[in-house]
Amino acid sequence: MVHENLTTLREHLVSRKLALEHAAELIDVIGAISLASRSIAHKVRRARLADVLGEAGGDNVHGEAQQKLDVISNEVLLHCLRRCPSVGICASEEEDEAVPVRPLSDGGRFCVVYDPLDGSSNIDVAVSVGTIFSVLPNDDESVLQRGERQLAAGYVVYGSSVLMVLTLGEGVDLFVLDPDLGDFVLVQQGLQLPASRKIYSLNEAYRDDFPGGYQRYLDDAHAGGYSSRYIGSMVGDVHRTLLKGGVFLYPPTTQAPSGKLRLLYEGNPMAMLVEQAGGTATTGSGRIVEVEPAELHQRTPVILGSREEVARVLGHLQE
Ligand code: AHM
Ligand code: MG
Repeated sequence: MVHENLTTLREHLVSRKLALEHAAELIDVIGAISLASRSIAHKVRRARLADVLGEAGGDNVHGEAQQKLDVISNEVLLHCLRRCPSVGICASEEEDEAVPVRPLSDGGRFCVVYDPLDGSSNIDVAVSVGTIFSVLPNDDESVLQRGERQLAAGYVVYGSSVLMVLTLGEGVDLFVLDPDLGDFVLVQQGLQLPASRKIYSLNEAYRDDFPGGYQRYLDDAHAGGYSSRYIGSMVGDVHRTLLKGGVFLYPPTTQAPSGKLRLLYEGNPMAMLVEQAGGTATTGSGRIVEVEPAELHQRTPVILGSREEVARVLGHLQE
């Protein structure tokens, strides 16, 4: 029997006849990210065998110990994106500064911003990790743009299966890597978040350091028969939230008044996906994608997920 879903990522994007300027070039950029992520998936799976688990010996710009696989994943992405003729600038969690690739005048019309291996502290224990990416226009030769300007956003989960969730601003589609074909195959189109679900996902160990509104929301949830789910890998937690509903939060804490997650390559791409799937993504005081970034590695509080659940959190924040 012919597999019903035998449509590759590229075939699907081409068949969508995207109403976007330079759609073909954008599809090439997604193709480069797809190639890089298939290579990263292979390396993640073999990490223990190839002895590339553990710290690389340096810190990134955030002062966090870089894992060997953070460094390798970053190199793979940069290698694949550099060869893509329409990429103008790359920027990564693992690079201090944005990396110029080619000027706009040479066709570099896109900026690609990414977290090459999110949740990498989970690799040693074989828990889901992922790549998060965002594609922006390169009109002003700067990646410091509001998330509203994103042309595409997505993530790849390296978990029990490898999958890509992608939006080009016209809904959210889900692809799974078929290990036999070596390609991402479409499995679901037009993903929609459930409007509500009694699941919250946050690092509750920091509870006493959260602003009062978050603590009141948690009290409310405890009294209301909620489930708690937290992997500690944003890709894993957001993916579950997209499919099953509920709310994912990374609030401000006393030590980190803007939270931990980064606006450009964690907050914005996830926010675009969630909004495209009918959910809400806010900092607590406005849409994440409306924040004007001042620096590449800027942090933002994140509350995202089912519309009604995010509204419930916001209700407590505004009390
Ligand atoms: P990373 O990009 O250095 O991996 O950090 C981001 C990760 C997210 O995947 C996750 O949501 C968060 O850090 C977990 O942080 P914490 O351990 O404070 O709960
Ligand atoms: Mg990250």
